[in-house]
Amino acid sequence: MNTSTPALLAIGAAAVLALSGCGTQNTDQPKEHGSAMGSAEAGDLTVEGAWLAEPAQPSMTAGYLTITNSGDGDVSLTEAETSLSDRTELHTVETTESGASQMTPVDTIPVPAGETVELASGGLHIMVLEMERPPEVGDTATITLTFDNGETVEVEAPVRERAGSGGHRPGDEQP
Ligand SMILES: [Cu+2]
Repeated sequence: MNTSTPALLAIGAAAVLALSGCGTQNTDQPKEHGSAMGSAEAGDLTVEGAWLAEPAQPSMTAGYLTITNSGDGDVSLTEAETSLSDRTELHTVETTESGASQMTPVDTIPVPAGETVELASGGLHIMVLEMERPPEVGDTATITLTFDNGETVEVEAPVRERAGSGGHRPGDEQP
């Protein structure tokens, strides 16, 4: 009886190692923060569906979300910050005369009273620049939005693959 215990333990340890070895390469391993897209609200402003794209280049990526203004007054998004770097810009995508898609910085993103504005692949987005360490799919970062009415909304945004999450639109920009 006693002599069999070490052997069983050894088998058990090997099985655990094998399982955890698989888990590190498996996308369905448990995630601490979950992978649901982030939402938050402050005052009359609701932010939903926040996510960050898996970086196409190591130092930059883009964030997407929707902002709903249920109040009576127009507001504008004036600044976005993330926990990924110290430099963030608000961008849109314009089509040039030659038909090419081109990212252009914008000073503000207006969110008129009673309306919802979508920041989505191929259009308005939060441009994250000068990242020192690129985030990986499954990571979560904080996006902080500042509006001209003084409201600040902080939302947790998961990092997701571009394909399958926002890839239904043509003209995906290359950040
Ligand atoms: Cu951009």
